[in-house]
Amino acid sequence: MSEALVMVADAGAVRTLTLNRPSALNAFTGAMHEELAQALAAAEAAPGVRCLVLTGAGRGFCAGQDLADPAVAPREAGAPPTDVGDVVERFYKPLVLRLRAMPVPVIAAVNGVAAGAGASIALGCDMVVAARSASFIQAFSKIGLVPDAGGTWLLPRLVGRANALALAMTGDKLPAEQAQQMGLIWKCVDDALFADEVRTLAARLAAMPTKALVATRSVIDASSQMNLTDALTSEGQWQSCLSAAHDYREGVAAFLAKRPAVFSDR
Ligand code: T3D
Repeated sequence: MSEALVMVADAGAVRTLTLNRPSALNAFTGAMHEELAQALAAAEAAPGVRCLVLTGAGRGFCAGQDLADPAVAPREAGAPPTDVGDVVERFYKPLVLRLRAMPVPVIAAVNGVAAGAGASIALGCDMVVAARSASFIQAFSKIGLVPDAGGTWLLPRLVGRANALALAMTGDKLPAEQAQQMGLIWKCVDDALFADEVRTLAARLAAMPTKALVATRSVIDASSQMNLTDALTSEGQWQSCLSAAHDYREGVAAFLAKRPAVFSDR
């Protein structure tokens, strides 16, 4: 039997999905997209999963679209052109929207280079932790494309127009440490500490009030389209919803009793 293109491993309430085409730096093929979609659907449906980690096997996180895939390779002059937009619409758009709507927090554990759509996918996760040897490359301009998989939306929001355009136009490699300094990612950690850092963060998020964390993502994402009045209204609506749930009662009771809280809503 051939090896899984997306490996799935559970440790307590943390599920780790590992992109597994290391010989091509985990570049996406249609088959890998399909396995990842199935793995994400399974994680959504598993009540015991309270945090998801996305990472890559080998020395890369993900080099974006597999450019050797006949579905996307440019055709000879005279033949009808390849429609890369169709690949984006069929695979990357649903993937990015799905990650952004996961019912649990999602950590991108960027173990190595993240290029093209691989970078966009990492940056679309809730928190990005990268090994110091990792890097981020907006590789699109080098092959005559615009950033996709959410890149045009994410980059200016994360690092402002000036940095977004410089990264996207040059396609230069941005080392993880600079990515952290620029505010592109949450954290860059020494390679030797990377696995432990990701494990500890994921376990910590898994023990937190999942519903509130996911609502936090929603409110923060929606706030960029709102004025302050609407943001205040939206916060109030979420607080009404969350304060009726178990985790709020448990959080307050635990605080008052000076004991650790046991959260269970999802
Ligand atoms: O359908 C669509 O196109 C729509 C979606 C587009 C979204 C996109 O993601 S467009 C951008 C696609 N990605 C790229 O352009 C990145 C291409 N890769 C690179 O520029 C470099 O590989 C890296 C800078 C990421 C890493 O460089 P390096 O020197 O560390 O490794 P390498 O030797 O280039 O790569 C190692 C192997 O992975 C190599 O295979 P080999 O020679 O050992 O058999 C290389 O061909 C393969 N590989 C790397 N990236 C891809 C890939 N194979 C297919 N597709 C790739 N994207």
